[in-house]
Amino acid sequence: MKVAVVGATGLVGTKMLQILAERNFPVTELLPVASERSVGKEVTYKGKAYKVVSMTDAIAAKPDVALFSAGGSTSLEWAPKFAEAGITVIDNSSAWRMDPSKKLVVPEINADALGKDDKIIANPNCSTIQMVVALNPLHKKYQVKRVVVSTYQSVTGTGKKAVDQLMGERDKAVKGSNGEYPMAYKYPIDLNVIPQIDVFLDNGYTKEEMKMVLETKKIMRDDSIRVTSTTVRIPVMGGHSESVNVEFANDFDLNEVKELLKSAPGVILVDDPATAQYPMPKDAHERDEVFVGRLRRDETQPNTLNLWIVSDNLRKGAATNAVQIAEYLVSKQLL
Ligand code: A2P
Ligand code: 11C
Repeated sequence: MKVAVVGATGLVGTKMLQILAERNFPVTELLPVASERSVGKEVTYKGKAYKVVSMTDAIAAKPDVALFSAGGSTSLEWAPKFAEAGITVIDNSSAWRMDPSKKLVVPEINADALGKDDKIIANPNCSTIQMVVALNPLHKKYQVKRVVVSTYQSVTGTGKKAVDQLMGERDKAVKGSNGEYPMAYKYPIDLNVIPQIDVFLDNGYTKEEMKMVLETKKIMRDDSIRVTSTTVRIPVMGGHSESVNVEFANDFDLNEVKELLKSAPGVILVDDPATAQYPMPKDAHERDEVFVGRLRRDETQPNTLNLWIVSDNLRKGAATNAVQIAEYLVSKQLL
């Protein structure tokens, strides 16, 4: 396969290159793509240096598939141009997710929706992906009615600038230097918590919160699922965490819930209060699975479960999910 990675110099793009290599995706030719200012710079794939090319040159080279992670406006402008040239785009931005003509795919859940005509395929938001991977097996058995989720999100979700802000603040605090660092957020993030991810919308929710509401219904193919969300940035690097309260239409047995999660694709159950075992970003970091723990019945109302979900947002939340979609397309000969 001829593969383009658009946004190859960014955090997610770099992770895409790493994961394509790790999973031995059948790459016969690699085209790293970034903005005009990066053309000619080098990125590394399987220990070899590759020069960044422009969007136009990438299209001219006619890759079989292009993994995009270069922001929403870049995707809006360029994904249709790639698609028109017959190139299948797997897009990690929010640009196409809620377009009814585009599939929004988490392979463990709804890859079967994909066909040969899907030329722009949307990769969901990271905080949505890890939640639905854990909830879908329970939904199939007990039918999710309503979800209340609060997130604790890694700075890596914002991109390189936010990592530089956190590290810059920390370095300055330790060394007392006056060194400059970029501000990705309006406020300091080190030793702080920011209850805003992405921009505010007219309804008082942030865009990140509404992504969780809307994308969940689309991926799980059930408009009746009600989700309400509070998304929060914390000074963490390894992954996103979520406190989830889920009400089902049908009652559940906690041991059966554990068994369902243990056998669910892409899920690892880490839940042993006696030995203080629960998922944490430091353990999820550089792993592809979604980790679930702190399972307990909500004792304030029937059929309701509390759980804690952690995953590496750059991997399953972004790059791994995109590569898994590409793998599915290859396995079904849809490219
Ligand atoms: P560049 O490094 O040339 O700016 P992150 O989210 O980690 O900041 O990464 C964003 C990625 O998207 C980078 O690889 C960046 O390239 C790329 N990018 C940004 N704008 C464009 C554009 N207009 N065309 C192509 N790639 C872009
Ligand atoms: C964050 N979830 O953690 C965001 C990053 O729609 O793909 C990903 C934004 C998106 O800030």
